Amino acid sequence: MRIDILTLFPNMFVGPFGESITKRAIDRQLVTIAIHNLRDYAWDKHRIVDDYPYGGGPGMLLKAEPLFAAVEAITGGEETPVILLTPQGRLLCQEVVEELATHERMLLICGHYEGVDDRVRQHLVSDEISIGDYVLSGGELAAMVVVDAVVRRLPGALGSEASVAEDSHSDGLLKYPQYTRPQVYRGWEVPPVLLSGNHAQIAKWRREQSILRTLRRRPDLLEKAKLTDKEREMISGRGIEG
Ligand code: 4G3
Repeated sequence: MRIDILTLFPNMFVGPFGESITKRAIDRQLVTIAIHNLRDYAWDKHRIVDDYPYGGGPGMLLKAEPLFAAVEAITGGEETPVILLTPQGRLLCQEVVEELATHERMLLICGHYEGVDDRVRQHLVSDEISIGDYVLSGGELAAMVVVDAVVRRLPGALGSEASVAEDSHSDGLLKYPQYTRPQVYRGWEVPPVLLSGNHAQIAKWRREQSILRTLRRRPDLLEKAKLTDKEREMISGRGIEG
């Protein structure tokens, strides 16, 4: 996969992409990440990238010309998903991450100020994504979240591909409780079933814990989760207390 990122703050990406899973994926050439400075595509004397909104109002907008010039130069006219990170975008969830992970290539635009000239959204951008219902000072942190979530889904990026199936949200449920040594810490014991060596019982317990945890914390997720009729029956009797 190739990911291009268009930003006014290229240095922000140095730390996060130089560590952990993303660094390893880059080193193993599972992904190429190219950071581009939007200001390099502003051709006027002062290399201006922002301007006041027509009609008045607070703040500044990113201008259309540098964004079009940059995207056209970076893609070379090739058909590529061009994704704007914006609070107005469709909400990122694991399902959207899986969809993005199927692309061979994508270009992420990090908006700034109060937004971008709407002609960019209408005629340059193919998808708008939000990482949550809050405002950030720029799209950079949102782009890093998207890249991290997508890159860890590329084959070979994780130590063990098996862990993906067990992730929170992989089956629409939250992850079950987990424990490691010691067996007793400050008098708090690990649930005995996990020490039983009975793998069928362990799987059953974990599944039940996932469902109950989701019911209590995120009942909204249960509508879309893949549950058996029997599991639906088990939760239908229970309130969020049960
Ligand atoms: C306004 C993304 C602000 C318009 C970006 C970009 C939050 C998110 C910005 C625009 C952002 C998010 C930059 N804030 N929730 N700020 O994903 O195009």
